[in-house]
Amino acid sequence: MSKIALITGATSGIGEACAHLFAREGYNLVLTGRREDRLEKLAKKLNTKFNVEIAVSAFDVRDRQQVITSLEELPAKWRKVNVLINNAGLSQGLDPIDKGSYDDWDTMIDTNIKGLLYVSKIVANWMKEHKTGHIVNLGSIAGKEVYPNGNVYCATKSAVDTLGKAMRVDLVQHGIKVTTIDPGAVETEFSEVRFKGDKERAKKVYDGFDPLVAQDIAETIWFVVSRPAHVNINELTVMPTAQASATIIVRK
Ligand code: NDP
Ligand code: 8X3
Repeated sequence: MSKIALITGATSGIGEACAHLFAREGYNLVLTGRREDRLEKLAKKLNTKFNVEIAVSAFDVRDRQQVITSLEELPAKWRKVNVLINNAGLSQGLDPIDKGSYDDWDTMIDTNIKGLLYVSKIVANWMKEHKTGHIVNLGSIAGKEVYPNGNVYCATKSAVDTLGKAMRVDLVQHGIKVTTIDPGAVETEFSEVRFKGDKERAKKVYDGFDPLVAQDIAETIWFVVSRPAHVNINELTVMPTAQASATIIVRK
């Protein structure tokens, strides 16, 4: 029987690239995100191209009850999740701590930390039933270093790193692997979301150097997931060649 990967935030960027790559490798997929139209379109495309089974489950990871209901109502066969990619996440705003928006803070904390926890609890319990599984969390270089005005986003990604360590400690007895991937700059919809639709400002983030693309991170995740059963990669930091740290990027 084919393996199953559940990907959060599959409507764009890294999550969407993972959906393509895992489908290519023969995985059946549970695709989640808020934009159901995008999920349906992607599911159709991948089903046609790779002949894999796909379940679409649209929900907002911030809404605990919606997460529980949406996942628990999936038909039983989809509970045999082998790989959970906790990818849904975002940054909102880039302001100093004294000027930050309460709403932006709530959105980042609720999505990047609480949303990840809601999904993980349910899927970890499914994985426990078949005593195997792999949880891959999307952290960030922002969780390892604090950059000016990054404050709350950096804190949420720091929390993702900590929760990854905690999951490893708590879930090792159930045969569940846990990996945190910490990318540097990846050109996706991320900056457009951070700057609330300001495409010009978003584009400038990637000016003058070759950023990572979503496929680079999907391939890294595939590498991690495809190691032999007795091998786990705890953490991986992946950067564009031109980026040495959160703040040092060499631009032409
Ligand atoms: P994108 O903006 O392209 O994708 C983000 C995904 O998260 C979308 O599919 C979006 O789906 C989903 N998402 C956001 N909020 C919610 C929510 N409340 N409920 C459900 N899904 C949600 O960005 P990336 O692909 O770049 O980001 C993916 C992950 O990688 C994030 O966790 C990000 O923090 C992390 N990351 C990104 C880096 C970068 O430079 N791009 C670097 C390091 C880490 P929808 O809007 O349809 O709900
Ligand atoms: C996204 C990378 O440096 O913009 O997590 O925070 S950064």
